Amino acid sequence: MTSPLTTHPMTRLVRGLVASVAALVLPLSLSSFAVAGDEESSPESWTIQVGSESPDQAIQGMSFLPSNIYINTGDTITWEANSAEIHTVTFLARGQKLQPFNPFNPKQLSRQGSSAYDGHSYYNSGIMANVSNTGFKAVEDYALKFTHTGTFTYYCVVHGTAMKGTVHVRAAGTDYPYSQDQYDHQTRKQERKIVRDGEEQWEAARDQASNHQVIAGTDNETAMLMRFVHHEIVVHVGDTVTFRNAGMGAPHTVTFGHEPANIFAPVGNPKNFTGGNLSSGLMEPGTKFTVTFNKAGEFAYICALHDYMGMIGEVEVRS
Ligand SMILES: [Cu+2]
Repeated sequence: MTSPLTTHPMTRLVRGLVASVAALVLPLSLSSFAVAGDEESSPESWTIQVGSESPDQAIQGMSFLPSNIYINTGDTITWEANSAEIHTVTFLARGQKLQPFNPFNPKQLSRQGSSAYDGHSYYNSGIMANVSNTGFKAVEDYALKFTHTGTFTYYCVVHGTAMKGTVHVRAAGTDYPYSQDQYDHQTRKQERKIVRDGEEQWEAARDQASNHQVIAGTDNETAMLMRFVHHEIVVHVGDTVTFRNAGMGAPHTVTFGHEPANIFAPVGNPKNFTGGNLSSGLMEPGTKFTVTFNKAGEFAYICALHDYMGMIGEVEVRS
């Protein structure tokens, strides 16, 4: 390595340029050590936000923020519920495959594992949300102490591979590349981006929607719109309305009348709706539910998954 005293000015200039380009490219520059190396390596506490949302809950973010965190053995991470949409923090056991969300599986719904992560077993936070009306027994936070070095990926079992995070655990005493303040700054930036993405999708949904086509939620796998667009429509007796889940990751339902015990199963005859109970069952992303309205009246409906966030609508049928 060349001594700094003998470095050619041009080399210094190039290095300077490389450093400033790197600082622009990396959201958080590795060169800025905000947390000094701690000689006594006392354990630190860290916080990760689970989900994010707009103030009216219409836009929900499917992210752990920060999604990558660098900590040392002995440190503790607390995940905090940051949205009305439900999520989990789930570390799979070695060799275990991520299963689809099953709202009746207690291993997905409730806390599993101790408060210290062993590096290879199944750990689960249980359902997390920042509100209590989700229909699930939800917790607001989940803490784990990390005692083994390694790179550990975790998922939200509700949203699958679209929502994952990684914990990088290094030996006690290792310098931290980022401080909690730097992570928080990045988190706020990403939260704003998710809301902007959601608003753009909302705008696009308004363009696609008509009196006979309702967008039943949409998402880009990171930002989800939890609204029917348009949430109020007017049609005539004998008309057919198509409800379309325009998203890529999140399921929804279109449910008239009483919410069925199993919201995943279809109820009623959509080819001849005259009031009462009718439900699409689980509408996967990209699917449609078509209803023919054969009676005048005002028919309110909900998304049985997201009604508590305001995902509700009404069809007025005129004679
Ligand atoms: Cu929904």
